[in-house]
Amino acid sequence: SGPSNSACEIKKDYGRSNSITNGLHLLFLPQTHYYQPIWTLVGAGAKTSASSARHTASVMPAGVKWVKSKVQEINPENNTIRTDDGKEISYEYLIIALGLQLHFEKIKGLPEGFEHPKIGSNYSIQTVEKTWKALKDFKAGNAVFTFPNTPVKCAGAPQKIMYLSDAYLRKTGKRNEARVIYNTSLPVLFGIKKYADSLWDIVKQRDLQINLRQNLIEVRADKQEAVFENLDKPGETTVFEYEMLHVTPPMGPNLIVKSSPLGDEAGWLDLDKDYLQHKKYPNVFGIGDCTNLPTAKTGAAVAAQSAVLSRTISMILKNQKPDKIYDGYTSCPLVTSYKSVILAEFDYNGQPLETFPINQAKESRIMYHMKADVMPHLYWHGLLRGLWGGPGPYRKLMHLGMK
Ligand code: UQ1
Repeated sequence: SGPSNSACEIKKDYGRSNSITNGLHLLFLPQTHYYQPIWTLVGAGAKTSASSARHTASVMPAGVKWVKSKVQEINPENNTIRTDDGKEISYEYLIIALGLQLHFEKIKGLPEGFEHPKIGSNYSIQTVEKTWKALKDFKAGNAVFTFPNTPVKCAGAPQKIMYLSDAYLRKTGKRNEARVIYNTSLPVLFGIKKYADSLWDIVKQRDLQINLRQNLIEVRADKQEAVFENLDKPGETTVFEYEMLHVTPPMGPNLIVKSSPLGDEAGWLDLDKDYLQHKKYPNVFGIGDCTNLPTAKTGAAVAAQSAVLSRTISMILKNQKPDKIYDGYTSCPLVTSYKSVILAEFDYNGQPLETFPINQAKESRIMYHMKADVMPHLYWHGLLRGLWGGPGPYRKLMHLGMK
C-alpha cells in the first residue's frame, strides 16, 4: 500500500523532449507574491497591505529556475504542461501547488458590489483594504460576517475579522451602536470541539450573534442589504441590512486541475493522504489548497506537508521507499482581539496536536505576537526556502516527554 509500491513504478525516461533544461523549475507568473495569512490583520487595520507583499524575484529560492508563465493545461499521460504563452514543458516529476479558486461571482451582485463602500473581503488583495475602510467608517447598524457553503482556506478567518471588528468598535466607543452578526453555512462555529467550546464562551461574553446554516446568496450593495438562504429550509431567505459587510467568497478547486485527469470527482487534486502522491500518476505530487487531503486548508498545513514531500521525493530520487507519513497536521491561529489568539492545532482525526505545553484553547497574548510578528518571518525566510517544515519536530521537545 501507499506509494512505496507505485514509487518503484516510476520510470526514469520521462522528459525526453527537453524543451527546458534539467533541474528544479517553478512555473509562476505574478511579479508579486503575498503572505495571505496577514490579511486578517490588514482588514482590521493592524498591518498594512504593503507588508504582505514581496517581489517574487526577491523570494525565489537559490537553485530554482523561475519560468514566468502561467500553466494552462496539464497532461499527465505524456508528462507535459502547456503554458498560456504556448510553451510545452515536459517533466520527470511534477509537484502541483496551484491553490484554490475564489468565486465572488457566485454571489449575485458581486464582484461589482465592491465598488460601493461598507463592504470588504480579507480574501483578496483587491478587497482587503475595503474591509478596514468599512470598519473605520462604521457609524451605527449591523456588522455582518459570512461563511460560504463550500470548502474554504483558513476556515477560522471568516470569524477572526468579526472578533477584531468587535474589539475595534469597543475601542472606539461605537459598540453600543452596533449589532455584530456571524452568518455561517456550517452547523458549527468551529470544527474541533475543544476550540469551538472556547469560541462559544467568547461570543456569549461579547454579545456576538451567531446564526448557523445561513448562506449568503446576494448582495444589494447600493441598498446595503445582504440576502441569506436558510440551508435547512430550502427557499427561505432573510434580508440583513448592514453598516458593514465582510464577505468570505465561495471557493472551489483550481480549474486547471479540475479540467485535467488529475482531479477527483469534485475537481480537487486526487492524492494519497499519507504520501501526497497522486493516486493514478505516481510521478505527480501535490501540496496545499489545491488538494483533496482531508484536513483544514492552512499555511501551517502546507509547512508540514512540505517537510513530508521533500523527504519523500528525495527518497524516490534515490530509488528508496518513502518513510515519512503526513498526519494531517494543520493549525489556525484564531485571532480573538488585537492582543489575543487561540492557537488551534490538530490532525486528520480532529485530535488537538498542540505544540506548546499550555492549554492553547485559552486566549493568549504571546500567541498573538507569534501570529502577527513571528509567522511572517518564518514564512518568508523559512518556509519559502525549505527551512521550515512546521513545528512537528519541536512539539516533542516542548512537551519534554509529557505527551
Ligand atoms: C505555521 O507553521 C505556519 O506556517 C508558516 C503558519 O503560517 C500560516 C501558522 O500560522 C502556524 C500557526 C504555523 C505553526 C507553527 C507553530 C510554531 C505552532
